[in-house]
Amino acid sequence: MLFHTKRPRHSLLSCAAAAVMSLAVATAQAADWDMPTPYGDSNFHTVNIKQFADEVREATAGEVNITVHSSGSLIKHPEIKNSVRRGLVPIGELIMSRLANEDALFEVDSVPFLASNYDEAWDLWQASKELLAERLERQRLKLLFAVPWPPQGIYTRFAVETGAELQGVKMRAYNKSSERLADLFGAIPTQVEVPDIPTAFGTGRVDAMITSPSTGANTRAWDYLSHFNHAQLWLPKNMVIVNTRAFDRLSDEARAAIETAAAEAEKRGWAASQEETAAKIAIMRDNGIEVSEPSEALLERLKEVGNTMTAEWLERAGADGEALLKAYRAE
Ligand code: PCA
Repeated sequence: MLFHTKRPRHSLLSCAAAAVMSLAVATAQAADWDMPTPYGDSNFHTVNIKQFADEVREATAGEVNITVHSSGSLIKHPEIKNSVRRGLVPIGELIMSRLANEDALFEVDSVPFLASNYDEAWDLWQASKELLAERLERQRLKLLFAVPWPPQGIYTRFAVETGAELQGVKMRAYNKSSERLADLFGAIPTQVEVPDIPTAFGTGRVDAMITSPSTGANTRAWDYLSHFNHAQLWLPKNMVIVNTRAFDRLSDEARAAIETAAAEAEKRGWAASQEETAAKIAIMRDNGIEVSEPSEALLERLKEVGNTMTAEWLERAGADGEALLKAYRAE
C-alpha cells in the first residue's frame, strides 16, 4: 500500500532530480578561466593570447570564458607553472626555458646558435614538441601551443666590439642560458622580470641586458640604454599550458574548439614574431638606439661561448637531449 502510493512520487522526483542534474552538468561545464602571463598588454604574445581567448569564447558560445591577466598581475612568473599544475588557475603562459631547473630539455630553445633563425627554430620546435608535451603530461599539464620571441641580442650603454667590454657589467637575465652567457663573458647576471626592467635600470641594479628587439622596444630601452647588438643568439619560446583536469571537465566540443584556436594562435604567433623583429628594430633606431650586427671578433667569441654552452646542455640533457638533437638535425 505504502509502496504503491510512493511509486508515482518516486518517479516524479527522479524526473525532477534528473532535470536538476542536467542543469548542474551544464553549469559545471561553463568555465570562467583566469589566465596569467608575465608579459605586458602591448606585447605581441599577449595580443595573441587575448585573440586566442576571444576565439575560444566565440567558438564555445561562452562555455569557456578566458580572462588574460598580464604583467604578472595575478600570478608572478616563477609561480605560473605550479599554479596551473595545482589548479589554482586552469591555464597560463610562461617562457618554456623557465623550467630548465626541472629538466634541461625545456631550455633547448635557448642554447646559443643551436637555432638562431625562424626556420631553424621551427624545426627545433617540431623535433622537441612531443618530448616536451610528454614531460608536461606527467604533471597533468597539457601543452597547447608555443610561440618564439624574436632573436635575442645584447643591449648596452657602449659599443660591444669584442665582448671583452662586458667584463664586470651588471647584466639583466631572464633564464638559465642568459645567466650563463653573462657568466662566460665575465658579466654579473641578475634575474629581472620584464615588468621590472625599467626600475632595475633606473635604480642601477643592472646596466645591460639580453633580450629581443620586442622587449627592448616594449620597455623603452632608449630611456636607459644606447646600443643594441642584433646577435641573434636564440629564439626562446613562450608556451600556453592547461591543467588537464580542468580541460577534461569540458565538453568534447569545447575541447575541440580550444585545440583549433590553439593551432591558429600558434600559426599567428610565429608570423607576428617574425614581423615584430624588423618593426621593433626600426622603432629602436627611430628612438636613437644604435643598432649593429656582431663584429667578426664578437661573433667568434659568441660562437666559443655557444659551443661551451651546447656541451654543458648536452651533459645535463643526457640521452634524451642527444636524441632530440639528432631528430632536429634530421629535420
Ligand atoms: N623577452 C622576454 C623573454 C625573451 C624576450 O625577448 C624577456 O626579456 O624576459
